[in-house]
Amino acid sequence: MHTEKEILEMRTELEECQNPLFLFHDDQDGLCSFLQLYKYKQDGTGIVISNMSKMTDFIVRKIEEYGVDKVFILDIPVVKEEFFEKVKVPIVWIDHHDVVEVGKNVKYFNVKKNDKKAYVPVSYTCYQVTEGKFMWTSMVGCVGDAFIPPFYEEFSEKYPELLPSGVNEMPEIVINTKLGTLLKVFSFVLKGGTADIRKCIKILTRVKEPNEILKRETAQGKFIYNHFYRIHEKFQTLLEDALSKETDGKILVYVYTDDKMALSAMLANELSYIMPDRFIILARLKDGEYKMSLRYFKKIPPVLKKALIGVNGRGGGHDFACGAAVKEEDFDRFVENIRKQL
Ligand SMILES: [Mn+2]
Repeated sequence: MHTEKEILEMRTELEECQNPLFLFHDDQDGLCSFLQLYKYKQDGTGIVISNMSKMTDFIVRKIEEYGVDKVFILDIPVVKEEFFEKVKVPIVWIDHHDVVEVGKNVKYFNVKKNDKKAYVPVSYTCYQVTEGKFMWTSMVGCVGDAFIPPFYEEFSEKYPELLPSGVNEMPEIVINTKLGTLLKVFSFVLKGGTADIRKCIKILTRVKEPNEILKRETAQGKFIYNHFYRIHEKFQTLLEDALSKETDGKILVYVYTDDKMALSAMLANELSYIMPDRFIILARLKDGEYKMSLRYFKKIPPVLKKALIGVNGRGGGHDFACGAAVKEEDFDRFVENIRKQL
């Protein structure tokens, strides 16, 4: 957890700018971090980042175009040196992945600097920075990263229909509560066509209460719900297909092809809740490469590291949830390398 001093520093950074640009990871934690800081500041622009290293020139153009005076990087683990060289305004980077070296024009905040083992999503840090003003948004971001924040009881009191009291464990929240539905909404808002995603994010900055979405109480909420619903249908079809695949009791490999939608992470989560003892490999074939989400109840990084030996690919992530990508021709060998270790 960040110290009070660090939280104050971040808040001051947010207060002392006119027109911030928020670059955020394309998952619930990234999105909810952005939404909190944006709502608190009531100004600025957000850009969702799927591949930071390919977006440098685009971002540099936007900084000039919008007259941005400070850049906030939220929940993004790696930023290339080139980015820091090209961006001429101050940069504030808030992350919770492994600690990295940063250039001089960067203020870098990472909970792991104080405690290597700390696991605190950026959405929780932003909750502290914004004085807890957007509790439900923070809750979605935290739970999206499988973290039950310290304020969950308070949340449950305020929103008992979203999180009934006494429910405070991960798979159950996702499978059995309205908060779990909201979690999917926030994930699916980031899936689909680019124009739709942008529109949804913009609309989300104007949504004040979760029931606007869940009960379709406002036009904004209805729009978000409809987008969610379209993708959810597709998700359900893939999930049922994946569940029908043979498994040998240890591993579930599911491969699908889709140009537009990367649903692997959510699908992998859902499958790991349904089959908690399996090693889940969700793979999407794109541009000659299998992009994967891996889930397991034991630590994945050492298994992944071994499985990548002699394979053209890369991967990494958290203990029980990793991402990986390997060349098409090496996929079978990679899967075999994992199977051998289980
Ligand atoms: Mn995160």
